[in-house]
Amino acid sequence: MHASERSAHGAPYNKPVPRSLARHQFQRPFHDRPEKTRLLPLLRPRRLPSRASPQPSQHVDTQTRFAGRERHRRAMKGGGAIRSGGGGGGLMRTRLRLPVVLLSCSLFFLAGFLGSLLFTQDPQGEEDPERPLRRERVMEAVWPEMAYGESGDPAPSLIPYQILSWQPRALYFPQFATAEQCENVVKTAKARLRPSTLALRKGESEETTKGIRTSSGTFLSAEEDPTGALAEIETKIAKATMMPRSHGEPFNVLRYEIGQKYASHYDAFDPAQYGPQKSQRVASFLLYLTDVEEGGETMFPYENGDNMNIGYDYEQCIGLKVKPRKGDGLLFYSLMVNGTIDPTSLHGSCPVVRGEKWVATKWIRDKSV
Ligand SMILES: O=C(O)CCC(=O)C(=O)O
Repeated sequence: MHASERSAHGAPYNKPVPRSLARHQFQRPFHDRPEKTRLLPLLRPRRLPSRASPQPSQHVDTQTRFAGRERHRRAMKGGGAIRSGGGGGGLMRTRLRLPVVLLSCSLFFLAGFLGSLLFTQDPQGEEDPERPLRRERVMEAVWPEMAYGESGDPAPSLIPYQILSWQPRALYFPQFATAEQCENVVKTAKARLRPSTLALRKGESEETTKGIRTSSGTFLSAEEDPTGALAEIETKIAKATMMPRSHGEPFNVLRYEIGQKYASHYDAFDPAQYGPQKSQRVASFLLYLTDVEEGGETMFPYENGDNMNIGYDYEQCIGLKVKPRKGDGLLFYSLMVNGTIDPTSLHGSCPVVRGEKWVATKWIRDKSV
């Protein structure tokens, strides 16, 4: 058959309209049909005509089916049959509805996903390249309530920390204290500074240990601080370490000026060197009260067991170095879990190169002080 003999929707000219198509003219409107029948065309569009009415003769049915297939073939070739109007066009539209819906959903999903990526970028990280803030999703978490004991807290606390090392066990607490708290401690301690001293081993004297610790400092208990800052900091240290406030020595507030340092040493006292001890230092919490322009890092020369066999002179600034930043805390354990002194807890303060370093050390003991 020549192409010009066909109508726009592909049915041959001069042929009687197939009865199955004509029948559609007299069927009830779509919305009047029972619900089950209304759903069927969506699910099984091709079988509906033969189910909805008595079977016509074999000849007509074959013709209808042939015409349907022909329309389908033309539609697939871009023959323009995907339009409302004839029964064949309706079927095609129905068959294309699902892929179109799926495609639209995928596009919406993709757009939403890309949008959410854009909006969840953390602008904080770009504000200060020196000190990027990493905000965890946990900050937004909502926690369920939990029954708590007499001495417990009514709600969870957020004290962020980073493990700096397992040998020694060292943790860093960013922004542990506020700038105001730090400034108050410095103000309180400033008037009381004296040259720092050392606990002496058998056979040592002030003269023989000169130069090991060149900072100035003072001991300050929380009760001696009229601003209340030390009491707040002490409470937070107790929370972070789960070691009671009563186990802490008074704060040792230190000031290092340019060139001043503390050679590497242990905070725990080895009875073989220092004689019998009533109690032992378990851990040290350092709160940095100022930024330091250059130098003044707290160093751990033996971190991870490094440098233990190089004949280390206790002066060199090597190993893990923690840069002092105002308000940040550093906790490390002097004792291993079994109670013996951790050899990797050796530490000291590198000399300050530029600026001034202020730090408050709290030594925490295994017994109440
Ligand atoms: O100042 C420092 O960074 C270290 C202080 C220290 O080692 C100490 O107080 O025992």
